[in-house]
Amino acid sequence: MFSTKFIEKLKHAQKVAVLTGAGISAESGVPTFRGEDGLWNKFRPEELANFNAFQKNPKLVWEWYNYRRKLIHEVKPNPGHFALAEMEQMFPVFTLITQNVDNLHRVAGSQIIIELHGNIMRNRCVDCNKIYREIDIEFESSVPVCRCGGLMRPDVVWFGEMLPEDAILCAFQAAQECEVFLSVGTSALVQPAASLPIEAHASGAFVVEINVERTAISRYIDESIIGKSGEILPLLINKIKEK
Ligand code: BV8
Ligand code: ZN
Repeated sequence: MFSTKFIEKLKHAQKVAVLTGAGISAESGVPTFRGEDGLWNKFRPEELANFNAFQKNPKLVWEWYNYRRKLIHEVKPNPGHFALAEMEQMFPVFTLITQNVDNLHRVAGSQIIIELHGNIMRNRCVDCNKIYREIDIEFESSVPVCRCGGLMRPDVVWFGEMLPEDAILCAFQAAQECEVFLSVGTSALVQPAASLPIEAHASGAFVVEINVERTAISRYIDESIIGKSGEILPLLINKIKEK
């Protein structure tokens, strides 16, 4: 399953970076965005994950995020999340970069996580930018309101919005400096996150994708391992530990 070259690179790597997408949470029961049971199938991104949609119909957008939040409260991290939390302790420099907003890497024990697209458990006031944890807001009406009177929104990055500056800078730096880059469970369609594996490859890293199918970047990287991340990542850890 794993090439000798990949395992050798990983065994000797000082700096490893990993990009995850919705696929790593699929085995926890969180629908992906573009799969057959994808979240986007019921709604289209343009309708929901953008600020105009929120301004036009904050109630609908909140209904969708509350539906996703409730779902996320009911699921647990899977062996793929736990494997990445363990990998963090196996390399001198390990950078976990996620597009996911589901908080499952944190629940699984990963300490350092670059959240490119925010976190669905956090809320932000559109007027004063005050951050509220999920438990700090009540939904008297269907749209929570800040103490300043401004509407609150989920603290996630919507389409057309800039990613947090520090997050994207750190992510690109990790991609440029790592010796091995793993792209796990992402269709590699959403920019600028999808450029990270390409950037890593251009900077000389050995880039490996773990996905149940080939993706938009498969032909540009070193290796595509077809399989479920919840099964592959624990096997990868065992392989690295083998003397
Ligand atoms: C920005 C948070 C610019 C919200 C999300 C035309 C060309 C290129 C780019 C653009 C374009 N038009 C617009 C853009 C920019 C746009 C973009 O990339 N659009 C794409 C769709 C074309 N990007 C943006 O708007 C970004 N901002 O560019 O700002 C700018 C510049 C100047 C000034 C102002 C602005 C912001 C993007 C962030 C959007 N927010 N999420 C929320 O979650 O509600 S994106 C959303 O997609 C999620 O974060 C998700 O993580 C992300 C990526 O999707 P994936 O994670 O890959 O999930 P997906 O379902 O697609 O794939 C799952 C994969 O897992 C599949 O491959 C499947 O095979 C695999 N899988 C399934 N099961 C398993 C598995 N793999 C392993 N094991 C399994 N068990
Ligand atoms: Zn406010």
